[in-house]
Amino acid sequence: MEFNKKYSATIVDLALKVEDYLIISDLHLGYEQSLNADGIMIPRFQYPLIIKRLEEIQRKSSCNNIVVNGDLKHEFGQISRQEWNETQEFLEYLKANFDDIVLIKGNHDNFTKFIAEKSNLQVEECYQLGDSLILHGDKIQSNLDKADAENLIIGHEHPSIGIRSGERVEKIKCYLAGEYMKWNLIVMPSFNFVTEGSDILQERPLSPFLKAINREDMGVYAVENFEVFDFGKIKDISAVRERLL
Ligand SMILES: [Mn+2]
Repeated sequence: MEFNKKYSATIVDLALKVEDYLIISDLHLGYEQSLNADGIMIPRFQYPLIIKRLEEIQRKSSCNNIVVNGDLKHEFGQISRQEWNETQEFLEYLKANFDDIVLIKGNHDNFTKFIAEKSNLQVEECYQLGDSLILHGDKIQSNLDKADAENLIIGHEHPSIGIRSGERVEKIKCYLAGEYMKWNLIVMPSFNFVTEGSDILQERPLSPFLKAINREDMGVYAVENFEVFDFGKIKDISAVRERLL
């Protein structure tokens, strides 16, 4: 599904297609092991799901280039064995299946460059594709206003939206599309299957880009198994929710 034309990006499930590149964000490889270390027992299940989903996205989009927009791995500081193995294996997977591979630094990526170097890859602060600047979104670069771009594409936020079904509230991953200063702003969902993310209607924003704007006017595009649902603006969803509660 295409956003409003001005964003020059197409949603292909949990990836964005910009020109002939796929963009994915916030994989947080090694998340399970980090939860285990905190006493939360969860099996390690993400890696095969990530590969399977990415294969399907690549097949549907026919893109041979990819940008990983930050937080490839989860743990801060010391790299755990699971992260090392999975991250290395993932980079080798990308090399076997994509021509150009761009890695962007997220706030969890202190050690990613050492793993990337083993696969002869670099980690960048940001990356420009046509009129879109891709950056993680955990900080606003001081030279951002010099960027010759129309669109900013960020991750970091892991947006999702809570949907009530009977007694339960199910979260669905979503994209947000709005404006930050003179730019169009797209916020991507996480490519991570441990959590759906943080509920945009319930939780405070994390990214300084979202803290700086009125989010109420942002458009919400939820994604579930390759289907995209246009939910309208945050303020309209909030209004409906209020009427129902
Ligand atoms: Mn992040």
